[in-house]
Amino acid sequence: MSERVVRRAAMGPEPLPEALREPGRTLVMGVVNVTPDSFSDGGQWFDTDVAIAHARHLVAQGADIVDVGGESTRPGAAPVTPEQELARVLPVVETLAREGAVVSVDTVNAATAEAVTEAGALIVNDVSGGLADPQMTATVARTGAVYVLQHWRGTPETMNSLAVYDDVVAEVRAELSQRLDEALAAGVREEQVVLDPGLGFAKDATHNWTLLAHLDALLELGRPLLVGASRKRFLSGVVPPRLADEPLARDAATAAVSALSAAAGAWAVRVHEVAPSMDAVRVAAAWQGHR
Ligand code: PMM
Repeated sequence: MSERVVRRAAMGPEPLPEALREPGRTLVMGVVNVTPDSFSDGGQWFDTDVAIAHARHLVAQGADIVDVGGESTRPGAAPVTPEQELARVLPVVETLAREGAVVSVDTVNAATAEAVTEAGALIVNDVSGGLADPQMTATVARTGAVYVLQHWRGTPETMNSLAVYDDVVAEVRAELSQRLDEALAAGVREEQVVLDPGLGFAKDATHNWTLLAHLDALLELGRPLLVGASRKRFLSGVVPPRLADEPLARDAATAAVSALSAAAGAWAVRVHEVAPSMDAVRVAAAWQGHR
């Protein structure tokens, strides 16, 4: 274990801003993809009004955070310019922030991060962990937004060929630690950062399950953890075979992962279907409250 990991573990994590501290349970982040082609709900919420209505539905179900995305990270997805991405997400962010929702924006682009933060988003969710846009970390430092720094390798086009690890937990932890150092060097404050193992990003099913089973090793980095397993392909291995190709048939398995992630100490889970995961994280909190 590196010296810094030991030091962080000993100091304990620095807290997130008040609005994002856990209310005695793991938080639930609901997903609104304003894209025609995402992993699991591609196209469903592509219209601005439909996306806003869906986000309101997630908030009504209890979502603590709404994560708005305008660019699909699916391999082979059509590329989107930052301008197109911003045009998709900005009206949704403005409306939700005005209504008092805690808004996160799923973007790898610094220009988008800057604009949505001005429009009221509190969280920048960067699946590239600062690798896609060299301006991202300095922008996050300037805006003061909470920064979800996710592990990935390569790009959506190349990531499947980079899913090669001798020890996936040690390597993801080391690479997250390096990305965190880079973000801090760019001026991001440690208390702004949430880490995410990036399930499915340059990882196969075995890698994803191994990371989930070792969240404690990632928590040793001393930052809150976000877990995004929702409807991902690796869950098809635990649903009945006839439903293996149906992303929507993975919601019960997603909720089970939410419960186990919460029990393992995750700060938040990122999910498409909020209600079952809200129950799941409450189950975990009740269970742990009686130990
Ligand atoms: N997964 C997706 C998109 N954004 N963000 C974070 N922080 N963590 C994730 O695991 C993650 C993400 C891909 O899933 P989707 O296309 O179904 O939203």
